[in-house]
Amino acid sequence: MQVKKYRAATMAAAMEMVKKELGTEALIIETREVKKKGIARWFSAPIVEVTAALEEETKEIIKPQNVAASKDPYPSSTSNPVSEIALLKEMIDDLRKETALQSLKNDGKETGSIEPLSTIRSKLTNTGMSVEAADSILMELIYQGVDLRSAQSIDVGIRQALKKVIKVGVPKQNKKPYIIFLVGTTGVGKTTTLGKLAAKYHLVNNLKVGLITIDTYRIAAVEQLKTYAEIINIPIEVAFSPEDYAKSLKRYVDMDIILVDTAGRSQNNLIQVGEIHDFLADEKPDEMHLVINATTKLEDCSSILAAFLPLGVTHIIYSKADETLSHGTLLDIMQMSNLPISYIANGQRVPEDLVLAEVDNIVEMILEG
Ligand SMILES: Nc1nc2c(ncn2[C@@H]2O[C@H](COP(=O)(O)OP(=O)(O)O)[C@@H](O)[C@H]2O)c(=O)[nH]1
Ligand SMILES: [Mg+2]
Repeated sequence: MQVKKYRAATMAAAMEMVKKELGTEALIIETREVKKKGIARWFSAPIVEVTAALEEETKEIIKPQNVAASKDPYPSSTSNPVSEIALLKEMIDDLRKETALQSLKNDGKETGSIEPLSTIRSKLTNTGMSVEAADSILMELIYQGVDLRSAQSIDVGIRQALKKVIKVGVPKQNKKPYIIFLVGTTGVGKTTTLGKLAAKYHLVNNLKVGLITIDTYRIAAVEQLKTYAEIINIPIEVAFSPEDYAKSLKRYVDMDIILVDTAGRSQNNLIQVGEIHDFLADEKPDEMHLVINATTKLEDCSSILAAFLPLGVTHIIYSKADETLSHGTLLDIMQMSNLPISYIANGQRVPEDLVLAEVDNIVEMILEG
């Protein structure tokens, strides 16, 4: 009886490996998901493990006399050395992660750390990030074999772990007109940020920019965007319905960029979020940025994401970064949404207070405030 374990990203892929190596006669003894718990899933994909057996006469493995002279060292073997090495690597990897988790549970006692892991964890959670996020970083430190006896190594290790999970950037604008929506809850700075973006695209990048606002609930909201349009000297359209919006898009066919402002919606009011959805029926925007205020509590971040992500959000704009010194929630926002940060708004001045998100800056913000 030959018993083997196969690991792959999906059940289908694992079964395919079984079929390939053991044939269709193989017996499946056990299937299980190798669960990377909470924090471990940050740095690795889930894995399915299939244990299969094959009853057969022992096949003699003919080992060549001179391995160097042979391109295929195990020509008659059913096992594939490459996949076995990969499997071995994976097992070692799992073992290291398991050790890291164990270390975390023991508060790093056996690592010889200069301070208990709980102290490092507290420093991380003081930035505003969740315990789960902090633990993922600690685990990565142990996993990477960072020397926990050196404060400098810990600092470098934390920075590297952060860099690994922070995603930033906006795509290249590959079509004309390129439609960008800004969505988010009330008062987070959507209209202000839209004004900043319009100025950047028109005045700095010299592009033809048209504004559309579908935020028609308050006169003041329309007036605010009109003021920006006048100062920057670009056209603005007010769309009261999806039909109006479609007409505005037609009038803007020659634009390079169309920036669309939306009404601030409460994450608790899904019907209102759904209204934005009606405007997306005909033409999906090329980018949709969800603006999240830096002072938003962690619990609220998750309900905001749950409410807005289904609209097709592509990026996160982190606004009012100037109003707080703790930016650790950014890490949780990135982890929960799996979306890149596009811009950071750090003040009320239009257009100055907007910067393109960069990994190093975000690491600095999270750690230094
Ligand atoms: N401190 C600070 N205030 C901001 C920022 N962005 C916008 N604001 C202010 O927040 C308020 C609401 O902004 P607004 O753009 O109308 O939010 P909207 O309801 O999402 O469109 C205004 O007083 C803005 O000046 C920012 O990055 N930092
Ligand atoms: Mg607004």
